[in-house]
Amino acid sequence: MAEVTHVDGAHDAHHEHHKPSFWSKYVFSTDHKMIALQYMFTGMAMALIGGYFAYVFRMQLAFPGASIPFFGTLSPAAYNSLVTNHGTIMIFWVAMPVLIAAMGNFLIPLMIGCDDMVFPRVNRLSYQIFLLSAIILIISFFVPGGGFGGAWTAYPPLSAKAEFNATPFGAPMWLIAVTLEIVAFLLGGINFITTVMNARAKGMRMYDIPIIVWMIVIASILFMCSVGPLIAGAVMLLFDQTLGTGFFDGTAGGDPVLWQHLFWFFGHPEVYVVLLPAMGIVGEITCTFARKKLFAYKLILYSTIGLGILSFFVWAHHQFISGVDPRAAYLFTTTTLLISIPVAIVLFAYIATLYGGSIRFTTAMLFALAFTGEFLLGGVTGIWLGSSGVDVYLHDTYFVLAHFHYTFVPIAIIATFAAVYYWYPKMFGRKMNETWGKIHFWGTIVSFNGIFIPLFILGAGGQHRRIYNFQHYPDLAGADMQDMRVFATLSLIVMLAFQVIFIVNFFVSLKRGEKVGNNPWKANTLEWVATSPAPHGNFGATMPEVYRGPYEFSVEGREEDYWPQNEKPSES
Ligand code: HEM
Ligand SMILES: [Cu+2]
Repeated sequence: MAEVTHVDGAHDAHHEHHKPSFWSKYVFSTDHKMIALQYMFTGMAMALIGGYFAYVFRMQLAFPGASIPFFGTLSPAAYNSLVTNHGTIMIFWVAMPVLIAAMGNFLIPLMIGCDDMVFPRVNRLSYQIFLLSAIILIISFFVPGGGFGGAWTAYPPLSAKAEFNATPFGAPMWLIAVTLEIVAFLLGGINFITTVMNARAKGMRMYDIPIIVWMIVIASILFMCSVGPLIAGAVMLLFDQTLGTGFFDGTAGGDPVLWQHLFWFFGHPEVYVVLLPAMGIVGEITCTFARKKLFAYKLILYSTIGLGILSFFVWAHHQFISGVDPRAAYLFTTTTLLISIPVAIVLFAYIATLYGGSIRFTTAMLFALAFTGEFLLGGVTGIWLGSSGVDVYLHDTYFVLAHFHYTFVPIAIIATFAAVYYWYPKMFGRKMNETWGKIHFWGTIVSFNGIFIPLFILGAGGQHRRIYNFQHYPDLAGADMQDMRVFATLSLIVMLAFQVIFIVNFFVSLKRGEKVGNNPWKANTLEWVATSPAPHGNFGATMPEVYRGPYEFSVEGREEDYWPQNEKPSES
């Protein structure tokens, strides 16, 4: 049983006597909420860069060779660099910081009812290393030779030698940036796991922990366990690039496929590292706005743990055409198909939660529902690709690309929006405008499908990934295929335009949004006990105590349809 590790009230007394300066409040803060916001704003800024890159290369694909508004003409080398850095940024500098770092930092102490992370200065260091990594990556776009263009998977031999990739500075800088980013998240993960294990509010038992907190903890453990081989691989690759070693060089006795194993042993669990917090977000929001208890909490929890373990045994499904033994391919097909079971259990538990609920279609809820629906499409197409026979045909086509964007966009974009609309009141004390929120929702979801459904079709038609200009390939140059490329690109422009609504709504609501009390959505978890926004130390003099699980909605015999975790039984 966890003990609250501080004397109630002492924390606040200690902090009352000085007014923090701008620097100590916003830049060098150790408060978990400020670090969360730093991660969130950095992630959102990086999303603008990653989205801009997508705009530029999609314009090239729709209108090959034309001058692109707000960019100019795009060279083949720059195309490669933009695709590579779009993928890298979206995963390492958008999904990771927003879903794990911002959500974990903001929610864990508030939801488990403690005053901060157990290692606040490690937490601050984590963000600073993260920021440094982002700066190094951005500088790498401007060095001689330009930014790395060897794809986010960085397969050697292309990535290993400057004579192949023609980015003598961009390639090692990319590698150093990714490695530092990983260090930042290892530091963050230590904090998350330790805090949840040691600093929970009095009375909070294992099964009283909100599902999102579990998901972030499991994600942090997955990250820690999977990243070691990648770091080892990254060091070897850096030596190949800069010292002339041959770890991945076949002619020097090395093995380029070794990198693929090291990369995907990390890369597949990495997908779950960002998926789990997103599923946690959706679980919380689904319960609150369906006014229903989470269906099968324990089953979800144990399925997630099972999913985490299984995720270490599927990596070679990315390597079916790299010459793996067909018998091994069969094994990896089996594990891949198996892993869809726990994912499906969680999603269907969410759907079951909706059943019979009195659903409130807030903007946050719409995004949560959209996540469940759209992610299913990503998951189902994953089953096809996981079958080695099918993948031999579809490998590295736009079918794969559409598949993983149907997982990553729901994760990094749709679930993130759900979270922002839902927890914004706790972050800033006001609500975002719901009408504009719903316009933003519909514009985003419709255009998202408009981008990627055509790409499924193009991929099934044989369109390969990472190609600068399809007009060079007679089989892919037809007008019907080109029309679909144009449609996808126009849909992207529509999608980007709708994000302006979000950005304006976000910033205008900071000043003009409807002011809210502590618990605007009438939810049960502890973050809604704190004032909105929560002060330094979170709960003031009296820390909350927990008497029940997080999802006691619509309990029979109660007047209210919710039952906060900290409400004393006698009060009811
Ligand atoms: C919603 C707007 C987005 C659009 C229109 C888009 C479009 C694309 C396209 C067309 C490519 C492939 C280009 C090529 O192979 O030549 C690509 C690659 C990629 N995208 Fe996205 N994307 C979007 C958002 C995201 C998000 C949110 C993520 C992840 C969180 C992501 C992750 C990736 C990755 C990992 C690659 C592979 C890069 C590589 O091949 O090295 N994208 N994207
Ligand atoms: Cu995988």
